[in-house]
Amino acid sequence: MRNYISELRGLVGKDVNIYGWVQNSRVVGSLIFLEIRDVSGITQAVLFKKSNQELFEKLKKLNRESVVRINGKVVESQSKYGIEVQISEVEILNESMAPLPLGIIDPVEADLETRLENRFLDLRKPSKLSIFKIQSTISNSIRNYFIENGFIEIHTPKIVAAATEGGTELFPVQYFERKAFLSQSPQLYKEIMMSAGFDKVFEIAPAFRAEEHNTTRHLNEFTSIDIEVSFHDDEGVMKILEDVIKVSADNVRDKNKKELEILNKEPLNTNYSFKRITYSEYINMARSKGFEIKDGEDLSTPILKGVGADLKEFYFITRWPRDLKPFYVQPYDEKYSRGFDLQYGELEITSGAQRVHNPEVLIENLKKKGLNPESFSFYIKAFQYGMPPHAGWAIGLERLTMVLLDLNNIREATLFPRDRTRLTP
Ligand code: AMO
Repeated sequence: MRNYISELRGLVGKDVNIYGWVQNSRVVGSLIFLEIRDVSGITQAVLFKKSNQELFEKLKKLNRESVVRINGKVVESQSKYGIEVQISEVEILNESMAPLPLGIIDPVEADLETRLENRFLDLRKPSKLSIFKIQSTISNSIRNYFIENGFIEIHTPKIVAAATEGGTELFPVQYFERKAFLSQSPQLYKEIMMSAGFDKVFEIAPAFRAEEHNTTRHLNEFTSIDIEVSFHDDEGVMKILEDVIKVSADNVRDKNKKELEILNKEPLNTNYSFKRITYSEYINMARSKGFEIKDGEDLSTPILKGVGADLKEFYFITRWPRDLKPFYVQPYDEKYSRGFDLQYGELEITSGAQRVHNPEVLIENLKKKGLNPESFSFYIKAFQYGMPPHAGWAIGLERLTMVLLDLNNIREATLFPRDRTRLTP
């Protein structure tokens, strides 16, 4: 029988078996104290030399981060844990080598490169584990929201023939005698599912972007949370997005109290209605802050930083110029589109739009963007035989995690980041 460390407080006086890593040991006179860590927490185990001299000597020499099973009795103690395990038996399941390439309990943290190079050790730290326990809450609460609201989960191909978000950011792959790409987004397939009559779909899956820039916000592989919904417009799916963000923030607040405490973070308040700011209003805000920006120009990082500094909350930027949005975005009028972004401060969390559903408009848009409609024939076909009006969006899971936990680098929210220089581990 196995006991998790988090259960021990309720087991005072009982005999337990804990399994975990020895993160530290300390000899004080005729006592040895071991700090044992498992996925649920940390506790102290203690052995009196006179109770088992041979074991005492063995434990004294045991390297940090060795994996053990400890059998013993839980007693109240003066330690910071309030309890400790009085050791009767220790089974060394696997001894760790020494020295460690990365310290787990060092007060000063190693640089990010060293941490990522030794990620399995870095992730043993309760603070890093907490980030991913919280990320699990985020993705699962979003998944549950979709299931409760009648969405169908889909899995679309990740080896594809065509670009969706612009041709320069594609990773080529050799597909037998043909050239293919890693999928940048399930965009085309989730839209085809609307023509297939699936009504509301979602997918949580990797997306690949061959972006050259190595920033604190970009990965070359990220987790995209996508939806597509039939008979909805831009405002309809913005409402869903607002709900989804609030549900995930509420769940983190309610279910991850311990992890937030370990990370020393306050839960993010999302209890307000997310502003809708049009692109035109946004550039006026930028101009009033002294930025020079032409109508129709993309919002640069300095502008998003400048305006976003006053908007430390979630807000939408809507009605983007058509020229700045992909071919599948529905026009609003001659100049503007029904595309939107969800921002938190300067950071973009989501892009979405009501889509074009008329095949002629779609072909015209593809041509305007310099794309060859022939390459998209499998997609256009779905529009020619009864495509309903539809809208959707995609959230970057790592970016949402960054915002909910106020992390300063997207790599902190990624188990094994893929960036311009990193391909292992
Ligand atoms: P977009 O390209 O804006 O839109 O991507 C959607 C969201 O995915 C995240 N994201 C990234 N995260 C980390 N690193 C990257 N390199 C990266 N690129 C994007 C962001 C972004 O907001 N097909 C559309 C979505 C749609 O309209 O449904 C799309 O892919 O959080």
